[in-house]
Amino acid sequence: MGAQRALLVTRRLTDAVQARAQRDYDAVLNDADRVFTSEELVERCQDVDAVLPCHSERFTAEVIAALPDRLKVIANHSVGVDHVDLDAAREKGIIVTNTPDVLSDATAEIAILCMLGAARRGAEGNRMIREGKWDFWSPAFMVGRQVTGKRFGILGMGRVGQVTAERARGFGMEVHYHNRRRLPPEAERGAVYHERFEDLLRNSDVLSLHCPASTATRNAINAETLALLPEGAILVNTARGDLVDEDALIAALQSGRLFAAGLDVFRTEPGGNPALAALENVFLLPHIGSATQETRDAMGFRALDNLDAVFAGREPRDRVA
Ligand code: 8YV
Repeated sequence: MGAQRALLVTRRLTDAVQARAQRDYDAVLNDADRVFTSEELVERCQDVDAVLPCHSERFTAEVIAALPDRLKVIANHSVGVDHVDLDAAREKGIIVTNTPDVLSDATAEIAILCMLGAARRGAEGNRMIREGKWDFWSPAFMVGRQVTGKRFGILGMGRVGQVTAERARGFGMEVHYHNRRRLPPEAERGAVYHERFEDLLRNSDVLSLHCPASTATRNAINAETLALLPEGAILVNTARGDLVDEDALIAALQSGRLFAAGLDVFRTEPGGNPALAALENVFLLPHIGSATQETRDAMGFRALDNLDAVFAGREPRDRVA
């Protein structure tokens, strides 16, 4: 069955994943590994039964309307699906899947790296040595914030949020969270639930974002919400750039209202935000939360498992539309 199906793979995946895609499908790979324009995406989807995209390909209502009837599945290589108009896909009868669970550990690691990089002035120290400007040392030099015993606030206590909470507990932090629904005690593991987002903000020495980007969460971090954080708090974002009003964040970082931020995601990707990059108290990474060999393999295999299920007439494990 699989061998006859045509599959468009939009970005370069790990060798093992590409090999399996080529073994089981008539796979069209994007060896140039650049993001297709919407027109190119539509054009390349014309002769395939399925597409395996990343979060970088935007399946808007217009793109979905222009997809051919033979295209049955959008099997995302991502847990986030904010780049796909799910209602439009449902309407057109296209199945959409994602890759939950397998990237939670890797993303939690990056969240902790962002927190520590921000708290301990990682960007500033790194730059100082690289630029040959480390010409002084004293016990009062480069003093940062210790996270031990501090409150680790989580917005969005889903899979990634829960693993990150566990890692934060390893640093002796007290976990607080806000979520649409309160978790059962075995998942909460002593974390303090705040029904109101505002109350989470008031109780977060570090605030880490782990919710999806949606119309409800876009710009959740803005001038008003930043003002509710304790003086000298740290913001960590490994979820989506859309959650943050970057101008408001820059103002809070410049004024010292926030001690620092650790960011793996930006409103503009690739590229980031040059105004944020100019600040010493921002630790930056280029959207690499899930970028480990193990996790990238697992994500690709999970996407292919979902595709295989659809073409075998089974319900895919990770169907989101
Ligand atoms: C990936 C992500 O970098 O899964 C997501 O939602 O943002 C990241 O894990 C990317 O989508 C990989 O394809």
